[in-house]
Amino acid sequence: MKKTTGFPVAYLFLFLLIKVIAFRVLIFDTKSLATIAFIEFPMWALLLALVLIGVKKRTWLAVWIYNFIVSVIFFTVTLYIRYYSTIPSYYDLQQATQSSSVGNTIAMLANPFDFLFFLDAILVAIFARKWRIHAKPQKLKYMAVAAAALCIATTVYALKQPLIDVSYFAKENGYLQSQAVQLYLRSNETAHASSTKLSLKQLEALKGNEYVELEQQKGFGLAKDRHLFVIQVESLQDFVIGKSVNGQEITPNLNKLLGESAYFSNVFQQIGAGTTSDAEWIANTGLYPQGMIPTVNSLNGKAVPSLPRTLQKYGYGSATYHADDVTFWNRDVLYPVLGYDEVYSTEEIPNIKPVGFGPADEVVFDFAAEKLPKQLDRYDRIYANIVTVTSHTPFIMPEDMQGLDLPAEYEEMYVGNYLQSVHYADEQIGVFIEELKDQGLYDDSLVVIFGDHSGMHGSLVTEEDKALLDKFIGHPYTIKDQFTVPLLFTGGNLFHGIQMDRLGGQVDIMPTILALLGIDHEDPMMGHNLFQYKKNLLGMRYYLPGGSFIQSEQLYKAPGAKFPEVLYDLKSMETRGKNSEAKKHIRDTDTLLNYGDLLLKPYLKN
Ligand code: GP9
Ligand code: MN
Repeated sequence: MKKTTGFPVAYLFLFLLIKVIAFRVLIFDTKSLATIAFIEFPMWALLLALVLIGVKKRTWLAVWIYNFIVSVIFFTVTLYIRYYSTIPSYYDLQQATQSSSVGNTIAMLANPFDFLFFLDAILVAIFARKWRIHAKPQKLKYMAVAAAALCIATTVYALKQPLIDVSYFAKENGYLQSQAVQLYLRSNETAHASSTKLSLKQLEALKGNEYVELEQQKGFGLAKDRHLFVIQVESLQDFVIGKSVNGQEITPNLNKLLGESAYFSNVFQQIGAGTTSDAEWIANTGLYPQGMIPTVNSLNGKAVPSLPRTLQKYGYGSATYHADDVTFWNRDVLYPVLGYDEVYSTEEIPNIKPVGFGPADEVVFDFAAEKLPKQLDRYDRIYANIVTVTSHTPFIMPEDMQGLDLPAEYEEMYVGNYLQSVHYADEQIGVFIEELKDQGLYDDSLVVIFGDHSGMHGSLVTEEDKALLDKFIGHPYTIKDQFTVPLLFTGGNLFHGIQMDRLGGQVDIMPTILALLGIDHEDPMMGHNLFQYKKNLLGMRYYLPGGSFIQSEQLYKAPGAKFPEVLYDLKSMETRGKNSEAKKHIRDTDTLLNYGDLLLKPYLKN
């Protein structure tokens, strides 16, 4: 077809401007025209101008490719923030395609209007067949120079701003600027935190405690010489513990175990972008995760002082079990870094009864139970780390695995599916505990059970689900309900139904385990022995805007992409005015997060 009519490039910039406005409104809920005109739009416009100036042949095709890439970015970021409530960085998006289940989740998140981001790509494709691009190169060059000046000024300004929360930063300084700053920080040595080392005394002082020597701490050596079983349960939240629907307990096995456990009911998830793998990292190192990046994506391969390694020194052999491909979340890198003696994934675990990622939990527990006698031959003591996966979003299981008879209102609901899947996980934990008893190991073991992170979050929880959750819990579902995961320490004749509601974090799991086993880790950890210390301070990133904290009396949500800062009373979750204690905790949290980064740094790629 002969192309005769000229097509003013101004329209191309207009399409782009509309798309950028839609993006900002959707992502940040902001219509600030000044930010769009001077910060956000110039970046995207400059790139378009460069395409128009630089590509002499097949200009339409180049423009179309650029438009399409921008559409894909805006579309993906929109879905990502809908699920994770935070802005993704270029490196977060690499994980999105790793698994079919994650793919399904993404498909469930899209709404038809999101596809409007691709409208201009369609229009450009149509015009491209009829018109020639009509542009005055000189004008374009002037425009590019003006846009470049704005881009340089806003990026330089952004580089001088503190990057505490990525979403808030992107809202204030522009999405592309925020990516540029992150890239710069990642490649710049000095960017990772301050170099402030904290002594054990200082660390406890920040949390509000007086340091006590390990040997003098409560619970020290209580489980000395016992085998260790750590069961990390996918998406298990605390609010299901002890609860019933229609006279049926959701977690009857865990509930029964409480009678012979020390149960910490106020423990918060601390994972970042690496979700399950971050929980594995935290529980086995006592360190903070990287936060905005899955920790496993940046590991440099250096051996980290870990739970398996410290236990090794005391004659323990360690094994980890997880029913997924070992390359997911780079576990093929993570596990050698943590130093497990044996690693079992879908390569070894029989592929029977698959649900979601791989074989159902019962297959994994059976497999682990079968391994135990051989390991007992080989090692004095064993540490088995079992990561369940069946209760993973979207929580859909075959009917014969759905053990609860739920009221009609829960049918086909996300909450209903969730309750069914944690009920299933609980059942399999119960079977495994019986197996330990049958093998005569239970009385000689310390068994630790905890949830990796919330299952009920993000836009898959509809208004109807939210109403069901409120009714189920007996009060409006809060971020505290969302972030609290159960943590149980049990084993034969160890505890007699202790329940503690002091604040804990996942970072406290490893120090508490080692204290119970009477073992000193020697290397610094961020957490502490929960039996000893009453007060706590946890720095948050990713699932709460960076700089947020949870402290024994207060929960502070720092300003983020869409919302202003909020301070809550931790017990009642009522909002409070920002008081002097909160201001002190904000400063201490900064110190804590920086110290966390410092401890992490030797194990990360530059
Ligand atoms: C699969 C599983 C993923 O390996 O660990 O869980 P997620 O990180 O999506 O919670
Ligand atoms: Mn998980």
